[in-house]
Amino acid sequence: MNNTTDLLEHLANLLGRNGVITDAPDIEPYAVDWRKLFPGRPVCVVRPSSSAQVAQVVQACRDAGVPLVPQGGNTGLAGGAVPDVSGTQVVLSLNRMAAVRNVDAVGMTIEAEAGCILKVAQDAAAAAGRLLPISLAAEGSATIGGVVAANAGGVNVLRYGMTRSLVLGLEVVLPDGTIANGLRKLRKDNAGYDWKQLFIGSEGTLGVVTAAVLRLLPRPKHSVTALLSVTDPDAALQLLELAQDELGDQISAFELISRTSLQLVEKHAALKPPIAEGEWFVLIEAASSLAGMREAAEAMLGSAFEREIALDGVIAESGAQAAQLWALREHVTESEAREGKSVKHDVSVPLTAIPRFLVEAGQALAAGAPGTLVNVFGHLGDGNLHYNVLVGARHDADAINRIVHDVVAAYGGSISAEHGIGQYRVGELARYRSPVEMEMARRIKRALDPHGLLNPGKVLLP
Ligand code: 2HG
Ligand code: ZN
Repeated sequence: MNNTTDLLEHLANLLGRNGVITDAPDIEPYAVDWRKLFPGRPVCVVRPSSSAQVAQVVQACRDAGVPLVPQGGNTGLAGGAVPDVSGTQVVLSLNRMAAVRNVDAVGMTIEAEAGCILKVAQDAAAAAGRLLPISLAAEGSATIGGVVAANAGGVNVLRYGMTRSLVLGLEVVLPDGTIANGLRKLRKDNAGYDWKQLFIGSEGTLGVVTAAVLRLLPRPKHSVTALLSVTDPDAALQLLELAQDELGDQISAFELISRTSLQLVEKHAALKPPIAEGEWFVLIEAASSLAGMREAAEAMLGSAFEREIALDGVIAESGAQAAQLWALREHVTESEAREGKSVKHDVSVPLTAIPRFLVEAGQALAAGAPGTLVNVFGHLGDGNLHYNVLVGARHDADAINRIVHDVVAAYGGSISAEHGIGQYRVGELARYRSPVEMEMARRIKRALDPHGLLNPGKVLLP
């Protein structure tokens, strides 16, 4: 108790009274994830305003032997950014470090602090005529530090890659409180180990990301958005092949949405697709610096109807209509949450295996967890599906995970394509990754965080 009082006093001296939150109602938003699935009980929340302060906080907690949980926008889906219920962990919020430090239109880079909201960074890039191509439903609250720490995916991955492929430089506070400044803006840097890769996607278990330099791209001037309905996932894959032939490298999103997903969106968000019903829907976006996108999309739709791949389809006539089509996709998660309890799976399997995976997982669930309803949607172009099982109170989440993940494993897939492991999938990772890979991960963790004080219980079992 004394130790805690001393630590709180010390932290308040470092950060000022505003930098340390201890009152229960003020702590609440930091203590639990937005879905309220992982409620925690931190000692306090600290809000440093510079990398130097982050380093001081980490040192103070290390000296006191107190674990730290780094937190960005707290939009994650795997409980990776919230503390446990022990009442012993300190939440380290980066939300006071929110500056875009610079945008370089010629070098095509942006440097931003960890707490900078993704949307703010996107807008700063856009103001300079450039594109920051990380696009996700939570972009209005997710932060650059969180996006990097989670190696976020989103809807543009098939064209631009995961966050990892856009990170040029990082600043990280290590678990011993030292600052590693690698905020370089270089596209080519092969000088020794590329250590920043360790921190991207490590979910705050190896270091605290305090700032990042991200690569920007030319901003496409022309884009086209289309929604099509198809009978089954096989047809959706045929459509992907067709889109690759007709639109080639201009495809920036290729999203699959099931009828169940759209029924949930209609029920909870009052939005309806403007095309005839199909079992499955595909939302396609293509973008280019050159004109002719619409014509290319029309040609693609024409072939899709001619070859009877698509049942119906529409091309957005305006930016507003494109936004309406995207709204259908973007409201799925929220509508699912309103419907009730779900067991989420964020899986990837090789693209051509997707139709078989869906059939087999569906059969396995019908046999092992009757009465559940599957809400499938996701980034088909990347082989990444959100396979979310809506459950009643009597269903056992662990059993449902086992059913779905066993089928994923049988197809050589991943149990986390983009959301990460957090605390939610920590047991699943240990189960599905090989002993060699798990031991390698533990050695890296021990080397950087020998006392296990950074985000304990996330990614790896303690
Ligand atoms: C998305 O693609 C997000 O919209 C959330 O990754 C997925 O709610 C989900 O399961
Ligand atoms: Zn997703």
